[in-house]
Amino acid sequence: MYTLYFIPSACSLAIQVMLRELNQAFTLVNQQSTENFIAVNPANVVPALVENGKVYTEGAAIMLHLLRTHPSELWPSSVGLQQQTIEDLMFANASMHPAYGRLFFATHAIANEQARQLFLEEAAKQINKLWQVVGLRLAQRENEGGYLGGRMPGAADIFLAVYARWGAHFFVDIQIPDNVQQMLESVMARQSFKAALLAEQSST
Ligand SMILES: N[C@@H](CCC(=O)N[C@@H](CS)C(=O)NCC(=O)O)C(=O)O
Repeated sequence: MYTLYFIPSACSLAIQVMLRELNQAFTLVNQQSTENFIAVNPANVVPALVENGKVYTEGAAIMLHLLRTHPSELWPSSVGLQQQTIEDLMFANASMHPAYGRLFFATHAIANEQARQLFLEEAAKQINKLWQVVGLRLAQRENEGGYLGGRMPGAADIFLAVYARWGAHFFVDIQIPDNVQQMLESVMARQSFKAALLAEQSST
């Protein structure tokens, strides 16, 4: 049984969706109402996943741990496809996540409204370039099922769907190619995603 520390709508949402896709039991704990969360994760960020007293941190590493611990078609057997899965996951977690992170950072850190808006627009341009890359990757695999993960949404697809929701918080022009939009909507329409959002609300 896992315990997942989360912040509503944050990247921890992707871990909860994956736990559901893999039919794993878990309890949710809101980080914002956890005293001394720093004792769980000294970096003071979610996700943190606890199992039998062991704490797992770093979203991409947690995803890999889950994929390898609970066999499913989301963790392919061939080394080549495993590498592709890891590459997609790292692209999401190490490129797209920080690109969206700049929007949140600027909103809090830049007091001057005009300077802030300029920064946000530059950050959005970088995000748009990254969405183009996702579009290319999906187009290259268009006969494989519609997700980066193939017929099922993989860790990268789920992370990307979570990040895409963040764009609505900012007055910037985020452009997502049609094939990516379709993939994101399919992920968000899944029972796992809808149930995860509801569970966050009732655990707040
Ligand atoms: N490198 C970490 C970054 C995690 C991260 O930035 N989490 C954000 C939510 S998406 C967070 O907890 N923010 C709260 C804060 O910075 O206070 C990971 O990939 O797990």
